Amino acid sequence: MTFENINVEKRGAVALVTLNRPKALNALNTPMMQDLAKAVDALEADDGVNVIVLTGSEKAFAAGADIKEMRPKSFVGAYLEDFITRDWERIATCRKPVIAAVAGYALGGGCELAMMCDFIIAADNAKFGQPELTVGTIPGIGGTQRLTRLVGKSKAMEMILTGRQIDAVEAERAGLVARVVPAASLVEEAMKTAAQIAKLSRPLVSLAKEAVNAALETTLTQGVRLERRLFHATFATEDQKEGMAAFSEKRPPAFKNR
Ligand code: DAK
Repeated sequence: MTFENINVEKRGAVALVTLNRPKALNALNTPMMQDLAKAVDALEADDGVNVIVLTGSEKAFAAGADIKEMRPKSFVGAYLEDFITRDWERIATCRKPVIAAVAGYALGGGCELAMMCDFIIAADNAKFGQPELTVGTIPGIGGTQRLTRLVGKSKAMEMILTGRQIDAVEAERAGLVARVVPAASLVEEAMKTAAQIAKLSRPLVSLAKEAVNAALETTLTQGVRLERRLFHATFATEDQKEGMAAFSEKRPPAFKNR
């Protein structure tokens, strides 16, 4: 798969997608997000791929939506084209797990893109922020909603109203990132984590992902009910039989994604 603004590489059952507009610190523009959406379409349809890792460069995961692209937009133009909606949120609808491996700046749309992934592994040089107010707009790719759900109202409000950047340690403490690793081993660590998930049963991983995501969108009672039904559904799979047989027989499971 060849694209102008991203690189896609398959390593076993893990696909590594690298944002590649280094001169603009990976600022997200429409062509790049179209590339990303097409890549996700293809990787989701690819039976050989179980997990996706999304990364940027050591200096920037992404320094925001492209301010130069946005600058001339009018309200009517942005509204009529439904700016941001098409392609920009494709990562959030991917049914396979997506891990964000974030080094350097993850600002504005960059932070929002990382938050659309299932979890974030951060390099120790990562910086997260929502500086949109400082450039005359507000977060528009889900930042006010996802950041608030992840770190709570107080920290989200402070970050969004002041534009203050937080480092990887603070981001981990706040629950925005799952784990912090040395910048030099970021991609390796993310790929290792992805490979661990890729060995599991794909349908069961997707069911678990669906259940966790429901926690952010439903009441506790509805979420637990959905979880219970999905849990019941796992007993209809061959992989449940295999996983539990392997445990009893003291051998590693051989999941078949069935
Ligand atoms: N857009 C376009 N170009 C960018 C960019 C960005 N977000 N960030 C960096 N660049 C470009 C710079 O312009 C520069 O290009 P040249 O001028 O050399 O051509 C190049 O990348 C290197 O940047 P710097 O020279 O500034 O590098 P430094 O190391 O000095 O500084 C920095 C790095 C990340 C601190 C700085 O570049 C910076 O502050 N960047 C902007 C960060 C930012 O404000 N990001 C948030 C963008 S706003 C909405 C939809 C979307 C959004 C809002 C609403 N609606 C639908 C309503 C989202 C908005 C955003 O994400």
